[in-house]
Amino acid sequence: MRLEVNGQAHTFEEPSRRRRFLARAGGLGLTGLLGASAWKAMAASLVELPFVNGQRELVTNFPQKGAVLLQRTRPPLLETPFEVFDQGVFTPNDRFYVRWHLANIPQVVDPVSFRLAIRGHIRQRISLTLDDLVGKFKPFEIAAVNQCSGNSRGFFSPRVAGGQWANGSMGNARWSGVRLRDVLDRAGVKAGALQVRFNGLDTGVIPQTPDFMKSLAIDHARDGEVMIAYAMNGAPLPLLNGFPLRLVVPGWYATYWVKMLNDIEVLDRPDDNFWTTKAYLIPDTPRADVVPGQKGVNMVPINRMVPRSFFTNLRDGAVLKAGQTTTVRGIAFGGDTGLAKVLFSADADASWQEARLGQDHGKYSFRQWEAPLRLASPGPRKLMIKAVNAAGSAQPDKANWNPGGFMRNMIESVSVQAA
Ligand SMILES: Nc1nc2c(c(=O)[nH]1)N[C@H]1C(S)=C(S)[C@@H](COP(=O)(O)O)O[C@H]1N2
Ligand SMILES: [Mo]
Repeated sequence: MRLEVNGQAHTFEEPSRRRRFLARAGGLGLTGLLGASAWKAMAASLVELPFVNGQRELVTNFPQKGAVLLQRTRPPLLETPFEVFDQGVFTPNDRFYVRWHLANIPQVVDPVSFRLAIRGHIRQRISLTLDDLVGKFKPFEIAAVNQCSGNSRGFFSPRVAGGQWANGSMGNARWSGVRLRDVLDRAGVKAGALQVRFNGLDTGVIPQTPDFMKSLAIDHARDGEVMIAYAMNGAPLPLLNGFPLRLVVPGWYATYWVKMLNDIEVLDRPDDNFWTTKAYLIPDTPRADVVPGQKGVNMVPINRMVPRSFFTNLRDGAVLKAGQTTTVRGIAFGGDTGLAKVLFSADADASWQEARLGQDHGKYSFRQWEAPLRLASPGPRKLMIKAVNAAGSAQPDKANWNPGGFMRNMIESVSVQAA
């Protein structure tokens, strides 16, 4: 099958050939591509993330993935090594982080027999092929950051349970596909529709495990930005990032970006499924911030992202030549809206200057920032970076805390030496 993305044709291999490819690339067998033993035989280098129990192996044996940090094999949790973010504002597909909740993930999806169902509170149930989506709907494209709600959870103090990510469970891509609104309109949403629920092909190992599903309010689903993507960065989605289709919810945390999307159900009642009502809840407080142990807090579903910025060409412990000017750079994003500015401090919060911003790829994208730095005399220095978004929301100087380890966005700093 052929799929055109930005005028570039991609040919999908036949399922049997594809299976062979995956077998070569990932050690796929009866034990499963994502089975526990495959990576152990690999000679892997170790990376130390900057928190207790932060040792990770840099592995290359997951299908369609280059060097990524292994946190867990089944279901896979793979983190993007942070230096990747210094190489450009779009995160390459083969370095893009991976997160799944359930261990039964199809190891191959046949793009020819694959169907996306739209059903529920609509006039007409429809079933779409990939060819239908590519050929019968207006193409839509957007650059957007996909960030796990728990990105940076490993830095929480006190520590909390959940995936122990450093800052690499995020990535930015150009997503191509179709607007969800156009697909819903084709099915004809009936009056009284309240929410839209999304389900993918993955399931739990035991039937008691609740299937992973997420829902959006009908107006959000129809806002013309939420989309069904069949490509990222001009190529079909890697299997582990949701081949052949995933939901893209610009500005919202990645938990809503349902992968291997094959079922869309329009609901005339609130979704009561586990993943919507019990998981991914945050305290309904400013910055989802509570005191450890705090009781009686109202909990709400996680939703919009908040601004963040990072250094990408400097790390803690870097030594800089005193008296010389270097360029400090990094990436920033505004969360659910664009960036207004990025501020850089070379003197531990005493003064701030506006960083120069790189090309604007749209309000949901990473944007590069850079600033000149000259440290006149030898000694330790604390450098800080702070994003302010178009809604006036600025990164705070104190860390937030909540039991889920969600929505960290405090100002980042690096400690360097001038010598
Ligand atoms: N079908 C399915 N979609 C899913 C998930 C999942 O477990 N199953 N996890 C969600 C969460 S919590 C995250 S952080 C993102 C991760 O996207 P990625 O693996 O493409 O980076 O996928 C989301 N979509
Ligand atoms: Mo996530």
